[in-house]
Amino acid sequence: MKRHHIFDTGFYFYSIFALTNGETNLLFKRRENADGKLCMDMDSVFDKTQIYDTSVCLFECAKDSGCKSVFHARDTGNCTGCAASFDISTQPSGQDEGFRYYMQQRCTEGWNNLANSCYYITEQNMNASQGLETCQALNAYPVTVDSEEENNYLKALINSKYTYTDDVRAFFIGFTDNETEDAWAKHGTNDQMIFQDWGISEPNGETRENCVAFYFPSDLKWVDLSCSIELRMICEMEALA
Ligand SMILES: [Ca+2]
Ligand SMILES: [Ca+2]
Repeated sequence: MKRHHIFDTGFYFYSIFALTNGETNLLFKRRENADGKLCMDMDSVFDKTQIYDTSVCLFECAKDSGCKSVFHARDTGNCTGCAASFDISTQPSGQDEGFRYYMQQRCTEGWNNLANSCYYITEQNMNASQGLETCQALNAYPVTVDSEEENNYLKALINSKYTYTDDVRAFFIGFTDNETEDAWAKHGTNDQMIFQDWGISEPNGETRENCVAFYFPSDLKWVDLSCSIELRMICEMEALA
């Protein structure tokens, strides 16, 4: 578990913790001065005693799909999981000394989280400009792969969901050299490609091939190909922080 940062909303201080439960990357926000009402409307999903480490209390919540917030009473070591995800403007009331943590998924359902980004692979094949529009309609952008870690993550994500067929040959990512041949930039910007993973003898399409994709037949290494070919597009947006 990593403590990210502390910020001040003007009323309360919150600490942010990120915790991974194996499938979902979660954020816990802490209200520093919480009163100790255990759960709203008696909606507790578990009550554990003698838990003196906050990380352990949060992890109990992360493991329990019904748990959306916890109250951790420092002095008694009681860790109570609650079904409600409290709005941070809601003021709990009660007596126990402790801290309340609110859990949030960092990515929308159906999106995949790595670090500070969320990723989505379109359900349909489409040409690159339709892919750009689809990402934008989702408040996202065609994925810009900027590191080996991100590249490896996306390859693993594709391999976990797809196998190579005629319908699933490659996946668009967010680079093009439409503006200037061989000057690869992020779609719709002048931002240059800073990481690359070209397959053998790629890019090779000159002005006929101005879009980039993970290509199944070459172990998902990158190829340049025509922007009018229809493939799934990978979209990216920032994760909730
Ligand atoms: Ca080109
Ligand atoms: Ca090519």
